[in-house]
Amino acid sequence: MHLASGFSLKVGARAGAWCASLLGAVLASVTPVTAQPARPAPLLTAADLRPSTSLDGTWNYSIDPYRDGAGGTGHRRYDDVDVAAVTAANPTALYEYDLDHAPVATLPSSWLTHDPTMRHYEGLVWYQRRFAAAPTPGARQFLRFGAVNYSADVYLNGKKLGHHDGGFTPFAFEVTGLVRKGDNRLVVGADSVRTVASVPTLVTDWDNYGGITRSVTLIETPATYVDDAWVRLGRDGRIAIDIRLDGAGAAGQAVRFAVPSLGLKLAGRTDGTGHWTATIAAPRALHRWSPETPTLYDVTVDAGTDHWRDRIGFRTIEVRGAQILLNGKPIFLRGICMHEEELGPDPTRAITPDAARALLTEIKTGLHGNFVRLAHYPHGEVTTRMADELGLLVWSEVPVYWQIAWDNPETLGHARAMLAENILRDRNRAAIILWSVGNEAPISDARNAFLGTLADDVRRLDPERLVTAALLHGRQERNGHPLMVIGDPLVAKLDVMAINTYNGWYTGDALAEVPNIAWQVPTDKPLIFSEFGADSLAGFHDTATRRKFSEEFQADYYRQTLAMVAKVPNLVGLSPWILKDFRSPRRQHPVYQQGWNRKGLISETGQRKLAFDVLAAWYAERAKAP
Ligand code: GCB
Repeated sequence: MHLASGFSLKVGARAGAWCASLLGAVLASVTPVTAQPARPAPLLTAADLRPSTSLDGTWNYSIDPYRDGAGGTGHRRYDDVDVAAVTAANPTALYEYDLDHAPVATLPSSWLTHDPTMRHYEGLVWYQRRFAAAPTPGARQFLRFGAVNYSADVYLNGKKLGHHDGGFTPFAFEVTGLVRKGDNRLVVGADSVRTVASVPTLVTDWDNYGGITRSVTLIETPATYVDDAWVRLGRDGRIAIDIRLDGAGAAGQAVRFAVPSLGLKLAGRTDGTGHWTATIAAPRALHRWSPETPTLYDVTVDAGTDHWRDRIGFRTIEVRGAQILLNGKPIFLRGICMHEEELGPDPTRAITPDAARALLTEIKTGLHGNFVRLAHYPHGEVTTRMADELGLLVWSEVPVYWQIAWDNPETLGHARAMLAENILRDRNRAAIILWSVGNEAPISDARNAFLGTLADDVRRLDPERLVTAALLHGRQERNGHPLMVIGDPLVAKLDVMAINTYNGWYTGDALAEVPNIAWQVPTDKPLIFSEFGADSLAGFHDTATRRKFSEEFQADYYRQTLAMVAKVPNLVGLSPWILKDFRSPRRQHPVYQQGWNRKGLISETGQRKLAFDVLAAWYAERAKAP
């Protein structure tokens, strides 16, 4: 790994300024892979709105640093065994674990906060939850996990259900016939360790919150059920519907679609594969979703005895020349980035609706924003639903971050699976307008091909939204002033260019010089500054020298960068780095950082820094512009 620091990453990118003539040559090496991305099965779209038994709450856990809990009797944590009863009945029996009596944690939550000794634990942790069930005869049951970071092996009543890689997307296993009437034992081996083949790989600039970080549910459906339903307003003004049933009765099944409050009803029948697609003119009474009017409708699909529902907003998003059009009108994205980390002194990535509301309200109301970049991985559905409800446009991203194993087909497989899981989970969220395929990945043929494949996947899975990626820029001099050059061949694959830029923070540029920085923008496409920012420790003031890490420096940095922004061609949005200070093991300055990346406009506990008001005032003004 050459990414010893973000600084070396950025300077490296700068030194490698690409010349325009190279662009064509590199472009030719972007070879698309044509196979379809894997489709998760079961998918259970809008699972969070289905009637279910929540398995959130208390779980027992047991660490396993040597990973022998998957080994022999006496160690095997997932065996369906009452250790206390067996050892009481048989004095010669030997068990070196007893999950029924192991320490207890409340999930969802990362184990980093289970107890102080777990703070820096990386490895395997076994979790067990006993639960009572009463499966309906003839029905189907599924166990669904919102996310387990990084990988999960799941066992029910001693039987392995499967494995999942990737810490930020949902997965489900069918447990029909395996879930017992009465007591059940669910065991999850959650492993936070990533390899060079993982996505992301070993080094990131955020904490690796290992564990079961999103809700676990037991869902019951009829024998044939709606596994996927995708409902959206097309650019042609028609509502398009895609339904997929699963089960013995999926083919040739009658299906009814409705938006009751609009009086909209449509009936049809699935084809031989259980698939039904239809379009219908959007009724005149339809209120389009927008940040100003985030109208959501109850939408239902009935198929056989299954009843599926979701809350859906209808809007269009498209690019015309260098503009982004929301509902046909140009929009400027007044945004900010955010990690999945709740406010508070010791976050554990437990995002409740209240936690999501608190963060997003700071953006919407505090900053006068209309946009959030959910960095650098898919955030939970709690957050994307809250964005729908509050009216914040969303950039959604997969953790293809910095340097990963571009040449490794397994790594590409992981990334494509995550992208598909993310898009298929959230295609019904009006708030989401941009799917990002990666962040700050240094240019190489292998990287171009990898990201190009992901961009193609987005277009297959969701041609209605825009594709982007957060890119680096090159640097030259022109007329004695710095010139930033966008020369990434991936731009050809994107609808919207996005650039992370840190002049004045990671470079030695005087802040007074920042407004003089010019930008060379290669094509007639919209551009977003997906990151810029500077650290400051809340409460640390230095009005005399305004040095780095002071609130004054950060506020000046914002003032000068915003002065530059006004002159950048094609710029249609900003998502500075970042709303809140967040944990990062790479940030160990003992006075200013203490394990936190301090580029937040608010501290970890929500204290607003001076720069918050600078951006809020700029956005308030920008909101008035046509
Ligand atoms: C970046 C990365 C982000 C880092 C940030 C920083 O460019 O995309 O993940 O946290 O810079 O603070 O250096």
